[in-house]
Amino acid sequence: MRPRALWRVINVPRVLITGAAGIIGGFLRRGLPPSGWQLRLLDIAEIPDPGPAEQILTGDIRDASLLTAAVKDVDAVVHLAGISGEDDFDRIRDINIDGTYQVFEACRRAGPRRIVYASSNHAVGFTPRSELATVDVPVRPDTYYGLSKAFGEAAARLYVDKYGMEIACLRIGSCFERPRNVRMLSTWLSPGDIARLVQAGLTAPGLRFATVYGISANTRGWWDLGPARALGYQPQDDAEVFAGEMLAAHGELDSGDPDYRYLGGRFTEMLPPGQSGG
Ligand code: 15L
Repeated sequence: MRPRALWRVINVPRVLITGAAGIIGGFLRRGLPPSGWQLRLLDIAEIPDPGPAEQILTGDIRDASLLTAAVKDVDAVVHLAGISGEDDFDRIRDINIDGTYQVFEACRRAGPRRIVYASSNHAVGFTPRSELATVDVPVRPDTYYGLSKAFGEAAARLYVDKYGMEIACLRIGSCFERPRNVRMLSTWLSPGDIARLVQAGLTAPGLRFATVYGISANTRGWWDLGPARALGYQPQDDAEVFAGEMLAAHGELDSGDPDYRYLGGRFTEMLPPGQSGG
């Protein structure tokens, strides 16, 4: 643990972000402090360019004693840490499933009640395209990765019902600086909007449990943003500003393309490394 001078001095709400060295962690490091949050950042990887008001912790989320220290004196946790795509089941189980259990457990034992959990659209990735995909579609993971996110959502429900925690599960779409393919014209979640969505999850009054899709106000979006708006999320971006250049380069999606047919897109066809013969 590397204590920083300003930590504890300023009397503002504190949030622990696990997996803070990743892409979304970087967006939240930019986006949450203007809403008044002081950040404690945890990652097994080096966190680039720590600021003077950030407290940095280095280590593995499966280390229970590290987590106990990490959740101490924070008001909320944003749990991002984990493998962010398909992998062999053993690794997914160890890092995403066991790691998420450890984070929820640390909060139950000694930490804050409020958690924002980074779930993923891939928990329901085999959902076929429809007019509007609602958040209560059946769980249909498209990968072991998606399966681990379904576990996280179910675990969140357990910790809410049994232990009185307050947890918002965000089924995040494609959270990047800008859309990377035609599917992401529908699924993009901009850097500013992920911060707005997490802020809504951190502060929604009366929250017990919520599962919401996390995308920007995309003209081509087909995932229901109603539950996220009910949390207080007000998206400000729309991937349509990238449509011209994206479609000029790639054209519209064919209706047989998995990126068109399924909520999880190409993840429905992905195999873990150990199964692909590689
Ligand atoms: C995810 O959950 C992944 O972490 C991310 O890398 C993207 O692939 C995203 O979903 C997506 O569906 O585009």
